[in-house]
Amino acid sequence: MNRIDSAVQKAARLMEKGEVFILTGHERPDGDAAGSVLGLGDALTSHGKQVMMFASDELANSLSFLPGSSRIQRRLPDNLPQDYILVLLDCNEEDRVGEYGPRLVKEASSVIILDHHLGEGFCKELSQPCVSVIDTKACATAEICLRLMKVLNWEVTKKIATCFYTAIVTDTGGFRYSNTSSTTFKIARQLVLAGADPYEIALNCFESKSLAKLKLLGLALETLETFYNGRVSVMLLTPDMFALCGAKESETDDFVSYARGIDTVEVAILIKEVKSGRISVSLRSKHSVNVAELAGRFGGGGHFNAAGFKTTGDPLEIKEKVVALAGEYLIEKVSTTSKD
Ligand SMILES: [Mn+2]
Repeated sequence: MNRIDSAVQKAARLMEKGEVFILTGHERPDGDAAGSVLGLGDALTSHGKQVMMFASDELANSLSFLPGSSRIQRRLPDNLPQDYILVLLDCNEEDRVGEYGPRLVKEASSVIILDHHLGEGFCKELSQPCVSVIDTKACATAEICLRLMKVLNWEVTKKIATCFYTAIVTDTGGFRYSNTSSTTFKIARQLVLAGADPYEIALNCFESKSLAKLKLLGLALETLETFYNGRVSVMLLTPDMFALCGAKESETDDFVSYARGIDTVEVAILIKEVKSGRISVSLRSKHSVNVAELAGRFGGGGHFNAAGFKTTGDPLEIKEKVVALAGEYLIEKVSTTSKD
């Protein structure tokens, strides 16, 4: 049995024995974070466990259709339950959970980390029992949740299938990104057989945009610039643009894919300033540029082809720095290719 399989077994045993669970994903939950929390949360609940689910930010409108979405709470109570198992989904650092991550970790009696982002998890730093299942080959965290449920022999109901299918279809960009494999389709088939409705889910996830969002996208597209012969693209969002359109930050998650969608582009950058001086940067790449590593240079992380980081300062200065570094990565790539 490989390392990941044995971690799955360990996590399954903890879940079977545990009675009280707190589930949470990363801040600004996407389809995978929300779908994994809700799907696994529902499975645990129907096996008699006491389950609380948290997210530090509200769900995007496009995810509110997820069964049980109203069970996700935004605020931690003053007193957390005694002896709870914390399950961290779709992230492997406590900081990624948002401001209350460290408290949730500190007060937990055990911790389970389920994720597919690059990273080690932080089990080693903890004094309580901790299992991390980090499989960067999994197309979504929901894939790992399904593996767990298979080991536990827990039924995948229509509700759970809807949550997990949503996680997978959003994290693969509709089965288009490099994390899409034959396993992805195999799981998607299982989930559809279990009751997930691909058409309904796609309508909710991809065709329910607000007008405000599209107006904001229009403004963002106006800022598109390219560098290095079109190989790097940059888009900007400013507080003024948000105010003008009335769109929410949670509606901008896919904007960077428009910058990546240009034929010549290898690295796409979205620099987003929602509140003055507070910047979040999304990075996307095609092929062999590792943007997780690039984001890591600024204290962030993510996947090989999709990553990001947060910082403070002047957006234009940050833009200059990120573009310059992206350029180095392109050059490095050229020199590595020319060696072989
Ligand atoms: Mn994910």
